[in-house]
Amino acid sequence: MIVLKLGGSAITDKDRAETLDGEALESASDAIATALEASAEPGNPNLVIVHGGGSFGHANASDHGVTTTEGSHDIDAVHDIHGAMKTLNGFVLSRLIERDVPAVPVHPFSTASRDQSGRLELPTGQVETMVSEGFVPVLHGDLVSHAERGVTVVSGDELVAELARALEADRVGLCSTVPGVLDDDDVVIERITTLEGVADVLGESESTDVTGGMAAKVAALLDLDAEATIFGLDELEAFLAGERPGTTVY
Ligand code: IP8
Repeated sequence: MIVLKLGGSAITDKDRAETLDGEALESASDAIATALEASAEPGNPNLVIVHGGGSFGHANASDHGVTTTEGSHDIDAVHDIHGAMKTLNGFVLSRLIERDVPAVPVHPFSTASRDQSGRLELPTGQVETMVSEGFVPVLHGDLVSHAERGVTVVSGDELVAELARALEADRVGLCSTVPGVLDDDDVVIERITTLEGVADVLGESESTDVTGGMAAKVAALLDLDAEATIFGLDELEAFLAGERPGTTVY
């Protein structure tokens, strides 16, 4: 079982509102389709995809003052933010389906929630059944209902962490715009075992990112039992073929 996150900045133009990076999304979809065709069991993909927001969702959330902890009860905010993420999800699904990847949508807003302490509750029974029936569920960063705060943002990274645990994933991959986590000299750090060792090189994201950039991603991955890999789009096919390009976080 592989849980794969397609980073929002890898598949959208992060600096232009609600704009897809069409070429990047096509190339990611090609890599996924090729890997599934080449796998030992093409009819049994054993793959769950989660995508982030990039230029969809983050600016909307920021405009409405909604983050993973700051909530809102404004119904327009809910539909604006969730709607942007559903639009992107539709684009991702259509590119995959065009390539015969049996992708199906799962909108976390309709299934997940947070309790008063902010703990995420993500039911995964439907995702498991989809996978065992040969589908590729495609989830996305989204809003979730949050006890006493209305709605808050759930990042794709949180979803990846929850799914990896619940589905006992063998491998977790984060496909990013960079070839891995880079040190001060822009060299890919091969392995990260603690946040302390790399906190100074994990800068904040330069574009609007309400869920915290690379530091939050690495923190979420360090929390997992499974080994996780951060790599660039060019390495997606290699990752899906079983290699460990980029940075391994464990
Ligand atoms: O890009 C963010 O998901 P992420 C989702 O995975 C929203 O952090 C609604 C901003």
